[in-house]
Amino acid sequence: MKLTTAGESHGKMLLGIIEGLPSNLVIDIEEIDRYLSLRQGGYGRGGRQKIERDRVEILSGVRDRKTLASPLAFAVKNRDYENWAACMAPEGADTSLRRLTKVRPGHADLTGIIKYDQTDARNILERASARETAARVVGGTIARQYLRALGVEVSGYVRCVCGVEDKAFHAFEELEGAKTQPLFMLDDKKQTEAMAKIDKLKELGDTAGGIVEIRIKGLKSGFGSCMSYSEKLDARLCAALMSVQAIKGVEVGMGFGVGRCAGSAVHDEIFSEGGRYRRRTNNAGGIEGGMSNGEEIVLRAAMKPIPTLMRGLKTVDYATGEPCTAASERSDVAAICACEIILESVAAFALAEAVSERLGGDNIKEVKGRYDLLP
Ligand code: EPS
Repeated sequence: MKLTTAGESHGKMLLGIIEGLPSNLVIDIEEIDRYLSLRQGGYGRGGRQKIERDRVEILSGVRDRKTLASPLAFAVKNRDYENWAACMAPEGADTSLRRLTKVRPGHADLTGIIKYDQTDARNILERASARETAARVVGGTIARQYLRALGVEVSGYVRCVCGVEDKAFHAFEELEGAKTQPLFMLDDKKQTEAMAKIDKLKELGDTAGGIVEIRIKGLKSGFGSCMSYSEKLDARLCAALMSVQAIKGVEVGMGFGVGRCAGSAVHDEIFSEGGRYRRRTNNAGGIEGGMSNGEEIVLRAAMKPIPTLMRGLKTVDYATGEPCTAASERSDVAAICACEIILESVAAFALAEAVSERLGGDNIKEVKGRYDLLP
């Protein structure tokens, strides 16, 4: 299974093509739109999301709501394009409009200009922008529907916003409730504190990042590999999380904590319960030796604060070489809820890729039949 995305942030639309889906998978378009709209929301989002109303249009690969096993192509239109056509149109545009040379620290602007031999960071940021992640949410929701056909569910919540952290453990069944909350947090007190922090940062023209936890429930053991480094499930899932704009750190299970504790406090002891092997702790985050071990998969990712600060950081104008304040027209103060949805989506897609490689199968009945035969 493979997803290719295309599209600029202020271009006509975002596009994606998924190859490798089996036939007869029922595609729930309303669910895709629900995740697209969840990705747009959350406390701290800025002006752009008042313009966009993301909806998927499936262009090929699905007939009467079922996959055909042919490439599934889809589009998500950018409503903002009509405000940008004059400077973005492929058919001819005035590229002197909306030039950006006051490169933003933390964004792709400067390195991208140099690498791609440009003089305008617009040619870089349009693709580096997190707008691209709408296409990954579409792909991820389709992957979620594939996994659900096997009894595997993906969920998550926001654990931390700019230092305000919920350190409690939450059962998988509680997690979906987070999506009805303004910051996708499960601790009301922490959430109120985090919202106040976002308000304060907004006043100061500053931005916030955070930490998201993603959990995967119901996956049988044995997905991934201890034989080939490139097929290790933890490596693949972490690469997927790290591929999301603004992610600077990822953890599995106890994560960085394993380096601070003795082995007896880290490794999950094994018990036999009702003929099944179980662990009573899950510090490994459901993955041992690069393979799923049948426990819940637990992943965490840290999102850096948005690099467009309304107060502007010190930088250099690429056009003049003179010191200046970095560009800012409009920005989100926090996009941690969007990040949570995106991370669930990319984790679902990476897992669906690994599952489909192991199981193969041309139609979903065949895939499920093979999955059910596994111990
Ligand atoms: C982004 C800048 C903002 C965000 C955008 C990501 O867009 P604009 O420059 O149009 O105000 O809103 O995210 C999205 C558009 C989105 O849909 O998530 C950036 O520079 O990365």
